[in-house]
Amino acid sequence: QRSLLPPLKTVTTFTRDWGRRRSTCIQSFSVSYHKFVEFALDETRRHSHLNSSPLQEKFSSMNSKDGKGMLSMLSFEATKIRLLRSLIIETETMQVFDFTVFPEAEYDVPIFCANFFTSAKTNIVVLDLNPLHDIINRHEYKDKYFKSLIPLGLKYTQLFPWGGKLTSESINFFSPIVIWTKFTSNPQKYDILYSAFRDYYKVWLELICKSVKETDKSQVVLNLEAQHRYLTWRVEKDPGQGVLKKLIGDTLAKDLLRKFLFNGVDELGSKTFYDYFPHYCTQEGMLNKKGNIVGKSFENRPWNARGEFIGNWFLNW
Ligand code: BLA
Repeated sequence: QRSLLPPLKTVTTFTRDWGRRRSTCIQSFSVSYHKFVEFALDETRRHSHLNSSPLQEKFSSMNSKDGKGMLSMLSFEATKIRLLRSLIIETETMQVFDFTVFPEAEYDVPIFCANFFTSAKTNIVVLDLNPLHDIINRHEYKDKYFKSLIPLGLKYTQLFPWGGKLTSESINFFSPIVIWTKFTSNPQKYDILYSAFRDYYKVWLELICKSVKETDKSQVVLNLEAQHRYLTWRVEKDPGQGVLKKLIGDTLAKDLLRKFLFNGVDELGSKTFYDYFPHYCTQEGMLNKKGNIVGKSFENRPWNARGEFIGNWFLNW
């Protein structure tokens, strides 16, 4: 039986062998996301010193309830970076990579977000520099971070077609260069995804390196609130919640979500999900537990090749 945590060298061999293996064993799919996180850590270390996060002690690795799956967590802090954290889940039937980097509130740099779900049949991918502020109406913010990145986005969004309808509110958190895609498992696609991940991470590092500390207190407060709003959204609506609960049980899943993946949701602000997303509150004052309330929208990419928003929905920040 193959190890759940193969060393990097073996991973490469697995990936290269994939085509051959597929013909003999349909269930077998081999992508390992460990090299993704290794790349990101090495690249970050070229710019900054990474300190292990206090979260590392509690969140390092965990087996799934059935003993057949493994969750591997890493977390760090660095200058300008409040939290860099990674979760890799490996079971017999799926691989998940959830990698996010949260800047300190003194910087309005986007949040780096890689969210990949792989099963034998399908892949669900979100790769983006999630803007902190409204890029649809605030042109100066959009231009500051995304104007120069539109060609990079175009390169990859042509290779990865739009993944179809998604929870409508998510668009508020995505940038014009977001890669939102689904594809059937295929080694070439993983190579392109790895290349996209490296390119997106390198440009994100450049942005954070160049960013200048905000001194205007009111702006820092706005950045903080935007970070908190983001965490509040993801902790409540992360589509991976169901899978996590199945793997490790309700209590541990909740702990992992609030204390690790979306750490800061209980500390960075006191507003609730209803405060940020009042349209989710039903008449009875209960949180609507369905996946979304506005519905699923955006069958097609709502940005044109110039990175202009062409969606037909009025977004409410
Ligand atoms: C599906 N994950 C999705 C979808 C999106 C995201 C857009 C499509 C379904 C939908 O929108 O309803 C990801 N959404 C995001 C991200 C943001 C956002 C990154 O708003 C950021 C702002 N995903 C995980 C983990 C697992 C996981 C840890 O992060 C599993 C343990 C799985 N994601 C997962 C699965 C689906 C999914 C299984 C399909 C679920 C479905 O279609 O209902």
